[in-house]
Amino acid sequence: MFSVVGKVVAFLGILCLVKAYSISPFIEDGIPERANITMDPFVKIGGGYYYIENSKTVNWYGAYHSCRKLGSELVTLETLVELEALQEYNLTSGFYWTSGSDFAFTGNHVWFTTAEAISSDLWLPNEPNNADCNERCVLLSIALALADSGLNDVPCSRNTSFICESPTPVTASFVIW
Ligand SMILES: [Ca+2]
Ligand SMILES: [Ca+2]
Repeated sequence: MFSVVGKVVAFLGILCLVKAYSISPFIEDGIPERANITMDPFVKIGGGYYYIENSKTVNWYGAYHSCRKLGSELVTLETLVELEALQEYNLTSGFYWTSGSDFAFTGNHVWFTTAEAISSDLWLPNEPNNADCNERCVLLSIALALADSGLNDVPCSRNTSFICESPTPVTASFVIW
C-alpha cells in the first residue's frame, strides 16, 4: 500500500514541477466516511476492520487458512478496548478463534501474527489453564456481558467460528490548485 502511495505522490510531484500546479497530499489511516468505500467482507468495528465468520466452524489451522485467503490474519486483540468493541458489535454470544497460541513455548501465549504477549486482562477467570496439557490455541468467548467475555486456551482441533482482522487501510487524497 505504501509503495503505491509513494509512486502516486512521486508522479504528482513530477506533474507539479512540469505544469507548475501546487499539490498537497494528505495520507490518513482508515477510510473516511465521505469516501463511501466498503471493505466487504470486512466491517469497521471500533478502530479496526473485521470479518466475523458465524456460519461455518473449523479448527484453528482451518481458521488461519481462511483468513489468509482473505488477505487478513486471525484477530489479534491488542487491548481490552478492542475486545469491548467486538463484544458490543456481536449481539449474540459465541466462540471464535483468535491468532493467539503458545506454539513456540508452552505457557507463553502470544499473538501468532505479531509475537506480542497476550495482555493478562483479556483472559477469562482461571485461564489459561492448559487443561489435560492439550490447550495450545486461544479462543475468544463472547458473552452477552463484557464481564463474561474473554480468552480461553483450548485444543487447536476444536471446530469453531473465527474472526479475521484486516490490516488498516490507508487513504491518500490530494488537493490540486
Ligand atoms: Ca487487533
Ligand atoms: Ca483453558
